[in-house]
Amino acid sequence: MPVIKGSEIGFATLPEHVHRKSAKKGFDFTIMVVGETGLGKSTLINCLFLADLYKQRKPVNVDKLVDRTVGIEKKQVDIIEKGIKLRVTIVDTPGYGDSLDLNDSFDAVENYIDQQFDQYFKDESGLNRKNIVDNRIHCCLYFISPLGRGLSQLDIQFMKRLHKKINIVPIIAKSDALTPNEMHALKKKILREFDEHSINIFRIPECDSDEDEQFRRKDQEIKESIPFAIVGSTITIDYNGKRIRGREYPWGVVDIQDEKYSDFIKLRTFLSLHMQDLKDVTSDVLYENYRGQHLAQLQIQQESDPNMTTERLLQLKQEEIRRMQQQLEAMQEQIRCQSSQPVSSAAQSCDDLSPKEED
Ligand SMILES: Nc1nc2c(ncn2[C@@H]2O[C@H](COP(=O)(O)OP(=O)(O)OP(=O)(O)O)[C@@H](O)[C@H]2O)c(=O)[nH]1
Ligand SMILES: [Mg+2]
Repeated sequence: MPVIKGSEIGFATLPEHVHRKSAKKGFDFTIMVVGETGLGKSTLINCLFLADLYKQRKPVNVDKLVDRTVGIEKKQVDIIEKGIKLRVTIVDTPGYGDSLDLNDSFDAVENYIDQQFDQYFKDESGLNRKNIVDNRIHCCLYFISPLGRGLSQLDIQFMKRLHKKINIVPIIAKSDALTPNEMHALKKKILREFDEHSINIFRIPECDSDEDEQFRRKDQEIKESIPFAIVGSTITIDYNGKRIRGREYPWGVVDIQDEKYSDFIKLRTFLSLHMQDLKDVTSDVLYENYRGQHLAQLQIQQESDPNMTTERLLQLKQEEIRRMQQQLEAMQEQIRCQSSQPVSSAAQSCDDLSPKEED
């Protein structure tokens, strides 16, 4: 798993914005990227974390796309800054929107989100409450095509179905395809469509009263740039005596960090400043909503079956024991693997042994 210094990738201020309690325990954050094939999801993730997390991925033949199901892929990076370790998990959804039946795309993503809530619910009611690994999705970067005239039917249906379960952060992909006027008009149109379809995207909370003027201004700028219009690139170019990450065209060079046409820096600042808020909303609003519904369902089942309580309790305990056994086996395997290899290669190959949660 790549380990990156936060200041080197623009996350230097992150430790100032996470709760002291989370910082002490280590900070887990999970981002899901969703959007049609080819909109630049993997490229943006590589730009944000300056790590090529997808180099083993093979391109899919076009004729295979129509009957493709959504695969869920998890990658992790560790970011270390000022003594705080942030573990970012990226959940990618290749194949989203490729199938002829859109419900396939929605079902796969929704099932994954529900499974994480469900696991958290079980862990909360288990013996190991203090050491719960929080795999819930804290932020969904949703990629919108720059070439449509606003949201597509796929975008609208997905968001309406899932906005109560995830924090949606909308992204206009490949914004180098748009002139500034077109970009401005598209942002306005998309915001209007969110209202028309009553879609809740993540709202940045009001600044705390003790924040200074500079912070307020920065935060306001970020609020006004949503949906973030992004240019991504995996290559670096020498340009005007500087080494930049950009895209080279016959008519010129696009620097992904140039705020004139790319909100990349604003997106990165948004993640730094609001990671804790995204986690809080996930925990206090989205998960609570799920939990309430889940408990109500259990109660209905209980009423129709008086033996349910004991059975359910037994089932919960068995699930807990099975999960602990799996963890123990994975830890033993990791220890065995680390003690039999040199340090650097052990870290690499032991990563592959971690239990794959998505299956
Ligand atoms: N013009 C332009 N091209 C981009 C941009 N970002 C990525 N690309 C290119 O678009 C192509 C697809 O990028 P990916 O990052 O693989 O797209 P993806 O959304 O991960 O695609 P899947 O994994 O197949 O769903 C690549 O050739 C990228 O170089 C961008 O901002 N502008
Ligand atoms: Mg990809």
